[in-house]
Amino acid sequence: MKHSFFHTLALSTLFTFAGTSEAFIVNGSHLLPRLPNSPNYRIINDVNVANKPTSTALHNYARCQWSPHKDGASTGGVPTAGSSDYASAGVDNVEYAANVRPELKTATTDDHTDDIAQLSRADREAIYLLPDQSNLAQDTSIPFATTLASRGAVRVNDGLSPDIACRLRQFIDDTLESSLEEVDSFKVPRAFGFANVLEKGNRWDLLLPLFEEEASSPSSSSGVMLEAMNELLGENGKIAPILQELLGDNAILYELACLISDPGSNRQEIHPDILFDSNTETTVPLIACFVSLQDIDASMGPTVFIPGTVTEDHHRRINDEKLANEMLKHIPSNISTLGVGDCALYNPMVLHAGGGNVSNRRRRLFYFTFMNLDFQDPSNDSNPGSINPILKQRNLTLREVRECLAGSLPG
Ligand SMILES: O=C(O)CCC(=O)C(=O)O
Repeated sequence: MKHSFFHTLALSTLFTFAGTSEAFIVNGSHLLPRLPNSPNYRIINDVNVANKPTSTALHNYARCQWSPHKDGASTGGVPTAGSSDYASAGVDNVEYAANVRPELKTATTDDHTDDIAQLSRADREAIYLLPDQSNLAQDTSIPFATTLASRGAVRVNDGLSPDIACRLRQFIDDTLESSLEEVDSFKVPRAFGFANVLEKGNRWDLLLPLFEEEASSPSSSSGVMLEAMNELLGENGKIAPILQELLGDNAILYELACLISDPGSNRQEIHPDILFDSNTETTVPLIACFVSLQDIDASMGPTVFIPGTVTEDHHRRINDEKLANEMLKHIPSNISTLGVGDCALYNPMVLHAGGGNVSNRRRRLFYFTFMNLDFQDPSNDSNPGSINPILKQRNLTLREVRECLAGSLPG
């Protein structure tokens, strides 16, 4: 969702020189895999478990899910987060505490001051946030739209059925494979396959087709995308009424993608997706809806949201590490440990971050973002929004998307 300077270069170069320029794009996550700390690794896949020798696996690294692995043999050798094996597999205790053991916070900060100084800014942020962290919980006593407008984030359970979530998960895993292959082999410009996510190691922001025409290969079926969108935004969808109330039916589809973070992905620094805009103090400019495609527990690096931070002051502080750390020590945050099909909706101006995945499971957040028609499109070359450029050109409104969904239903 957030993009870097490199993306500006990549995008402009791609659009200018098409195929020849692609060799230039070396900042893609799959080209620069980040190896976990552990001595041996093994490919883990939700469906198949394949053992491959480390020396031959670099190219496959980005395509597969890896986990710290002690004995190089069976699934039984995979230490899980929280087990004593986990620490001995080379995962630093402080990082581990920051990710999955909030109760260790006091001991960690008192006993490991030097270690903390060695951490990345993102891991330091996590430690400061820990004391007040709780799960993002659904609260049905207050209308979802009210919570979203006042706090900047809200949880809605069971937005997507487990069956569609499972099929979408498979579609997304297949699309990741094919998009990596197409981009690697220069068949498709990177900007049509991926957005430029923060903390790229083992993490992708995969652009998704809504209709067949945006799918790069004719064989890739996006039918399940329409079914999923229909469950969320169609007649009985739980998400549509919230968007309609806060953004109106003319809201524009601004993003459609899936955030994928594999084992070994690092925590992101806390950030907003778009800059604070004082014109939006009384209105919500955009709403992003994350839909969990599997259960997400604390070890998988759930999103951290810091409610109530859609203000100029919070944005000013997060841009200065000293001010930010002081702020983070005193502000409650929520981690978005979601069940399969559960949704986290947020105002992209609220401060948040993806966590580090210290589990042995892939985390996938399917998402779409709609933008209030009256709000000036915040996309620019360095942050173009995570949407396939062909789909973006269609400028579809929420109403039109819902009409398309109704028309696409069988019978
Ligand atoms: O992975 C997540 O949970 C959030 C990711 C995110 O905020 C981003 O990539 O901008």
